[in-house]
Amino acid sequence: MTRTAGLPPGLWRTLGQTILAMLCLALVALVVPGTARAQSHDHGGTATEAATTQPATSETAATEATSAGASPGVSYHAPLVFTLRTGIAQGRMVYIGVGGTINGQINPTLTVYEGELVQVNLINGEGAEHDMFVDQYNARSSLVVEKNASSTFSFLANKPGEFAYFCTIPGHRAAGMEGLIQVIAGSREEADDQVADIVRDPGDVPEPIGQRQPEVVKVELETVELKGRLDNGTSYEFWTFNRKVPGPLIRVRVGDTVEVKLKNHADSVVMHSVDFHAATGPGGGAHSTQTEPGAENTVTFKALKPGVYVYHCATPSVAHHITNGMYGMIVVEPEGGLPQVDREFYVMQGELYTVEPFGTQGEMEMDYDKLISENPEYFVFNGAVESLTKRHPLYANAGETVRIYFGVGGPNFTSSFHVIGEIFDTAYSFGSVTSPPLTNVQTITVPPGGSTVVDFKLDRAGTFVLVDHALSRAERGLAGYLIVDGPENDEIMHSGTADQAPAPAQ
Ligand SMILES: [Cu+2]
Repeated sequence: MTRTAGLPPGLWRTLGQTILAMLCLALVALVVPGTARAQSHDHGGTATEAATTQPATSETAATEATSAGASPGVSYHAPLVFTLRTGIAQGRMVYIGVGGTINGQINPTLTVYEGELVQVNLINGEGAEHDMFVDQYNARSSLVVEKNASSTFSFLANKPGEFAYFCTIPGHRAAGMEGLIQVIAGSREEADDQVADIVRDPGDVPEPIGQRQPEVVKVELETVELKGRLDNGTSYEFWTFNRKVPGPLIRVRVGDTVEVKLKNHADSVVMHSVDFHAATGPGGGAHSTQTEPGAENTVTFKALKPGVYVYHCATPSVAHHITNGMYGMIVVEPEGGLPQVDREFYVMQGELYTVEPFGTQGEMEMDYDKLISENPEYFVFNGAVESLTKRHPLYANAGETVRIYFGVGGPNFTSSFHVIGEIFDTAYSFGSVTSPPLTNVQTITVPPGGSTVVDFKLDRAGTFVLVDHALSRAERGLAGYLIVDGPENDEIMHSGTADQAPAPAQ
């Protein structure tokens, strides 16, 4: 029941082999996040958006960079591409951003990180003769002399700071054709590291209660608004319980008295609260806990009914607070607890509604229209893309029994929870642990504000993939790995015909 701290020996080998095998399968290609992300760059958003945000892989860009003075030994395989069109706006000659985060901006600031290869596409939008020059980098486009003519140039952003770009045709800079290139010191990866990891480790599960008398259990929740990593190079202003998504898994037994102190961090911008589905009473506690920034409130409830229940912020607009990450679960154990298993995990699903299309780099902004029309950009397990694949996978060993407490924060989308390559031996539908569990279930439906508990024995090793079987959502960030160590080729499944013996364990 303890958390897995390290990586068991042989696991990387197992993972490597498994992933190789998985890549052969078209279905699995859908849910390997790397694949999904690469595809999203290819056809997420408009053609122009793709043109400006997709890392160019052409050798020409690299060659130009070399000619522009890139120092040898510098790695530059993913140039950052910006497209600018010349034009007239507000009575001035200007550059206008095309696609991506600069779309439509006049003389947009081009933000890059130190060491990145920058490629600029310049398009003549109105017919006068123009060029573009970054003098500190001695990087210059060719002249674009007639309407729709274009030119491309590249340079390595190896000097941090803010540098002007402008048109060198006499009078054009003064007439308005000038903007900034901002080169941020340090690599994009380092910048990413400064963004909080808001992912709740799925192994972050309290010990079972087991046998004890009912008592008073004190719970402290702090609501914290913080900039967190949503994806590689992509951040979002999350609203959280205790700085992670989902909030902590709380564990009590039936008959316990739960005293919840809700503190709203002083740096918060808005009020927060908490509604426990495990509670019986006004707003599930939300009436007592509407809390201003810097303040705190306490609510106490009796855990009358066993089950696995969602809690969430219930401050209007509630859907906004939930999409931002304000949900978690509480396990109310029946007397004596649930059947023992070797490992327990905690996973919740949610969706995010950003102004920017899925896959965009930079800081994402919540889109209220998309939220209320239920048109999300991201689907995530435990708060972020790659949360349970690259960052915090679930680890176990062959032969063990595992349990997943799975819930949906939402706010809006029902999950068809499935683990590729496994069958749930038992599934407590809707988080009801007092009803007999279903047996041998492939996929289980979990509504927003609902949960399930699935138990299964790991009969063999492999990487099993957690998905919502509405698999389009895997293309928007939704996937997790359960990595099971041990021999892979066995009687249960092996490559080749039935009369062939499985390859010996390696
Ligand atoms: Cu809130």
